[in-house]
Amino acid sequence: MHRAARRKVPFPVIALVGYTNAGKSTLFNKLTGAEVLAKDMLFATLDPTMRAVRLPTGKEVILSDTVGFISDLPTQLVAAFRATLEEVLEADLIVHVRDIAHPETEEQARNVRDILADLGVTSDAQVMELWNKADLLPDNQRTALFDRACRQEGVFLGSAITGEGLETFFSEITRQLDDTRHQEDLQLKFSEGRKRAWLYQQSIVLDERETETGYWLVVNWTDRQKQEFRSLD
Ligand SMILES: Nc1nc2c(ncn2[C@@H]2O[C@H](COP(=O)(O)OP(=O)(O)OP(=O)(O)O)[C@@H](O)[C@H]2O)c(=O)[nH]1
Ligand SMILES: [Mg+2]
Repeated sequence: MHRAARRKVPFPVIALVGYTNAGKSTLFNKLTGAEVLAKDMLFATLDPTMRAVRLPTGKEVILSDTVGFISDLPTQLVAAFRATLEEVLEADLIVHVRDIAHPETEEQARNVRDILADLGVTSDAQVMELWNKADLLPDNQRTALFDRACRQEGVFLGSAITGEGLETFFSEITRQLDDTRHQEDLQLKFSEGRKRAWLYQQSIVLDERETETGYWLVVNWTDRQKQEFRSLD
């Protein structure tokens, strides 16, 4: 029910993941506190950790705040987390929030990546890193980390408390979600005319051939469009 309801939603899902205390909920609250969208009514009762928000860029997304990871997570606990973290697997974009001021930040990050891999997040999933708590860094370290973040694709230095660095971060998220398209082959039966019409409506059909049983199509779409397509009956 939950999944089915969400799949109908026409905007992308961003899952915030990270080590405990990294600042996920702070970022979540900063974004959701400012404005509550009407679409929220749908989710509030289903899951309080999922909210429809409008990013500062104007992009509407569903933000999902997940439970923090800890090191040496027992296998049984990983299993228990699985249900909650299904949202992570279904997300269009995963944001790995890191406490970059923590002395063990690298270890924590490795831990989070391992757990994500355990959960089945494949290496082709879109993952961005927000190096959070930049405001706690001494100036020289902040500059060094800023330079490092700039050199790495999908990595941003910022602060969920002061808001510094977040503008760039959200612009990049928006660009990613809007732009990422990939090509795929599809087979449709003659009876699936509605689905075919939807593809044309979206202007994402690159090629089409009629087969004995239906249509063979090549589409170029975003993950969001793919998700929406799958929710069509
Ligand atoms: N100085 C500073 N503190 C921050 C920042 N972001 C979060 N915090 C603080 O870090 C602590 C943990 O923040 P949360 O947002 O609860 O962290 P979380 O990732 O949701 O933690 P879990 O839910 O346990 O996984 C709180 O005391 C926050 O106020 C930041 O950018 N700068
Ligand atoms: Mg939290």
